[in-house]
Amino acid sequence: MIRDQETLNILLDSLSRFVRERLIPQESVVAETDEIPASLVSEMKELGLFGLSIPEEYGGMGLTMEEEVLATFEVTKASPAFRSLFATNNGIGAQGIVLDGNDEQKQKYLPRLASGEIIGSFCLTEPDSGSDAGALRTTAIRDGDHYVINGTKRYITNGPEAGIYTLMARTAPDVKGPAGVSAIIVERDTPGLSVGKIDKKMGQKGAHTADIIFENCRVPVTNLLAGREGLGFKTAMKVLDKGRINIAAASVGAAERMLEEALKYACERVQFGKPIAEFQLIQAMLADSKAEIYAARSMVLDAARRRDQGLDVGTEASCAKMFASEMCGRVADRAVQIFGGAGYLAEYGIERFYRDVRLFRIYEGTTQIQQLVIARNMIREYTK
Ligand code: COS
Repeated sequence: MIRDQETLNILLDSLSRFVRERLIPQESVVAETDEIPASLVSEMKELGLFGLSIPEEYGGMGLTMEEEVLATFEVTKASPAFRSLFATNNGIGAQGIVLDGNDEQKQKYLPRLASGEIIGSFCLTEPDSGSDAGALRTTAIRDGDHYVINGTKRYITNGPEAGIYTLMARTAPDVKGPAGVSAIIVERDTPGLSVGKIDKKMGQKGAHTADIIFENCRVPVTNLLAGREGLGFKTAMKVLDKGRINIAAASVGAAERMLEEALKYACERVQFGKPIAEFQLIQAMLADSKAEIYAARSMVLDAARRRDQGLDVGTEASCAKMFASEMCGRVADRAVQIFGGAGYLAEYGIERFYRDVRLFRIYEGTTQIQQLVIARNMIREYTK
């Protein structure tokens, strides 16, 4: 749902300018240094990028899902690492509080997340539980007014930067599977919480992940989300429904950027006496990419509009995430192919995108998990 087209256009224009004038020129620096310059982080804060989806009453922009994906299409025309820094505050690192937090928790944390004063992270994955998220082992055992937390979380995006973590932990260790899991807010400076070394990744340099380790970490019971124990897995799944639409949107933005670069190169690069764009085999790659991006963009917008209508979008979010992230991988591959030898060289930047977007098919649920969710929902619908 778009509330006011004119206001939205102003936002989208300013994001587009920010991407073009400030982010794209810094891409290679970020990739080399593995850091986003502090001046850019300040500009992101000024633009309100950390609070796009946080309600206005808590200092955010309160964008609808449709408005948010349109903003994501713009910002993901720059390296995915830039988006990664503010994406958890709009997505998995804040939505647990937005969706299932009480007034006090919202008042306490959302304004600081919206301004970018603190970063929010989402702690679900563990060394032995990734796709099978309901099998997680981290425990949060009640002791008076506190939970005592023990366990290790893995691949935590923005883990090193975060000020708060939405942690999924087992409050009822005797209850196996998702039903024994609760969601709890943990502040960074809680004694017993430590951050592992920053992971060395295939791509997305500048965006950091690490282990988050909890050793007898005491957290007040007032930090429990959703009002009672045992609802944490559902909180996580609801958060991921929204997150998956956003990863799909990010896949579209990145694919559009790669196709723009490939088209430009194909029009400039001359072989056999003419620009390679005039050869039909190159045209096929350009055309397939254009059509697939259009399909993914339409799916993302439809899923977003449905969510704005208050509909259950579990299936549509998974369809969009699966299709758009796989599409983005194909576009990345074709873009490298169109660039030819230059596509394999770091200085042209396209190989960096190729590595960066590989993650879209993995995080917030692999393609195989999206297939499983879609098919399960279809069967449930048919048999009910
Ligand atoms: N919204 C609300 N509730 C949901 C939900 C959703 N989207 N999806 C599942 N639930 C509920 C179910 O209704 C069920 O509740 P009841 O027991 O009351 O019926 C409960 O959660 C457990 O669901 P389910 O039985 O489907 O759990 P499974 O253990 O079979 O796991 C998958 C389901 C595999 C889909 C889940 O573990 C998953 O998404 N894994 C991938 C995790 C992931 O994306 N990790 C990425 C890391 S985070 S960046």
